This record gives sequence, structure tokens and C-alpha cells, in this order.
Amino acid sequence: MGSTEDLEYPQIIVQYSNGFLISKVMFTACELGVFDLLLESGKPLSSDAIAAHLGANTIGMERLLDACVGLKLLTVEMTQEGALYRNTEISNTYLTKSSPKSQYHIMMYYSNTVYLCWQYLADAVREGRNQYERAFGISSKDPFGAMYRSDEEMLKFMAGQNSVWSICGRDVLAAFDLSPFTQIYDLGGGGGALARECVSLYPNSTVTIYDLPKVVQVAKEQFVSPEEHQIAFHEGDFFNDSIPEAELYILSKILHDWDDDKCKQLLAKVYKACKPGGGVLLVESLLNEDKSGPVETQLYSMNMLVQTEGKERTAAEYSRLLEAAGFGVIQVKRTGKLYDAVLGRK
Ligand code: ASE
Repeated sequence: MGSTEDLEYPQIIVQYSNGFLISKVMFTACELGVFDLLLESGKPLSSDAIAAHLGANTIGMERLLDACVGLKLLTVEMTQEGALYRNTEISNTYLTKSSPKSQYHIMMYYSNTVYLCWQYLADAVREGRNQYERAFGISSKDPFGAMYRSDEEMLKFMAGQNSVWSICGRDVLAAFDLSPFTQIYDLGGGGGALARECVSLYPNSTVTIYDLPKVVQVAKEQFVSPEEHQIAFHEGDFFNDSIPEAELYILSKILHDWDDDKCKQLLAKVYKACKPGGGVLLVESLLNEDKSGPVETQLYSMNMLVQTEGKERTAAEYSRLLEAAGFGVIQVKRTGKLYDAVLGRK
């Protein structure tokens, strides 16, 4: 930064204006399968070969590939046969569908769902509510009814939410020693990627994924194999149905979907169900106490405005919600990655 950050040439303004172009180039290369093809081929390919394989226009594909080189998602090498493209290590690891650390599904969710809601960000700010009516013509009263408006949308959301745990799951679960808790419920556990991390890190634990019946059905069919004996399921709506007794409840990216009243309602129910000596683990992206950052969390909070009824909160705000429900000895651990951990004890 420094000297370029002046009124002669506002570097930061240019960079921010172009931010959405950068996102869309990366999302589009993922969506078209550029990174998957280059991984599978095992050798560098020309833009014509890539276009032919992916059924794309040669001019369009060459332009996309060159932009990916500029973004350091691909490298290019000039040979006698012309320009040959290959993946970078980052692309191989995070942008291919088959990688264990793949972020492909969250990108597709951002590009095809979140992106459309953000078209109405100004309306969301004016009205203070989510934008499903404008973006998709559906009622925004029940945000998860809207987010799960079709089986296909629900599947995209579940796959997207799963992908983040391959890069942050271990850190949030290792933030505290959870080995004393063997009977664990993951409320709103969705596709089960965090549950899988949990049983792998704590081999004596059993994790029950508590989620809506249609979510549990898809999780069983497409995400969790019956051989994963330490993962169980419970079908229910945690606001309207009972919550079974357990030693630890994980609420991962749940409270950020709801306003303070709903959070208090849910936490009071969890407190009642919790065994004495048990606890609740909140996994959330924490804002600084003065809300001055981190910028990723501030942006996610804007996304909660356009997509849900919630917001991102500070550690003190989560602590107050936990205390209001009866939980004590509240501990906070920042991981330095996207998601952090807050533990409350009964
Ligand atoms: C939710 C999480 C997300 C509800 C809607 C969501 C995410 C995207 N849409 O609980 C993941 C976090 N990313 C962002 C941009 O908020």
C-alpha cells in the first residue's frame, strides 16, 4: 500500500470495484470444469483443446484462461504448439471437484444463489430484511423454507456448507478439548462434514446430526455412508420439536441465521436438554468487539442480511446469549481462520 494509496490513483477503489469480476472468473472456471480437466489430463493443454473438451467457444475460453493466469489460478507456458495451460497447486487442491479439500460446491452456491440475492443488497439495507421475494419470487418469512425451495437448492446448500469444514473443521473442534463429551448432537448438522471431523478427532464420540427430515434424508442418501457408525441421525425442527438429552451440543453457523429472540429461545431449549456438566459449542465467525473487522466476517454479516434473519456477532454478544439461557464458564477461542469457537458449560 502506501504511496499508491492516494488521490492521484486510488488503488483500493479500483481493486474493490473489480472484486466481483475476480469472483466471477474463478466461479466460471470452476463451473465449466477447467480445473477438473487440467487435473485429469495430467499434462498442460492448449485453449483450443480445453474449449473442445468442455464444449465452449475457443475465443471465450482463451479469454477466461488468460484471466485465470492473471489471477494465479493457472500458469501458461509458450511452446512451439502455442500457449499451454496448467493448474497451480492451489487450484489442484481447492478448485477441483475431486480434491478432499475442494471448495467447488461453495463456489457454485455463491455464484448461482448468493450472487443473485446480492443483486438486491441496496433493498436489503433499506428494508433490513432478506431478499428472496425480489430474487426468486418466494416468501421470505421462513428463510430456510426459501433456501430449501427445491431439493436441488437444498442439495447445493448442503454440499456448499460441507466444503468449509475440510479447511476449518479441525481447528474449530480442536479449539477446546472435547474428549470428555462422548454423546454429541450437531444441531442443524446438514451434510455431516463437521460430524465426520468430530468423530475422527474424538474417536470415543458419537455425533447425532439433528436436522429437518428432508435434510436428514438427503444426508443419509448422499453424504454419510451407513458404515460411518459413529454418526447417527435425528429428524426434527429444533424450534418446534423436542431436543434429546446429550453431553454436548454443537451449533455450527446456526445462531448467525437468527435474531436474538430466536437464538435465546433455541439456547434455552438446549440448556434444558443438556446433561449437567455438559456444554454447548458455538462455531461462528467472530466480529471484533468494536465490529471493526475481520472484513470477511463483516461481509458474511451482510450476507446474513440478504439471505437469513440473522447477523454475525462479537464474542461478548454470543456470551450474553449463552448466559441468558443459563450457561456459565464461557470460553472463547479465535482460530485465525474463518470460523471460531465459543464453549459454554451447564
Ligand atoms: C448460512 C450460511 C451461509 C446461511 C446462508 C449462507 C453461507 C452462505 N450462505 O447459515 C456460508 C457463509 N458465507 C457467507 C458469504 O455468508
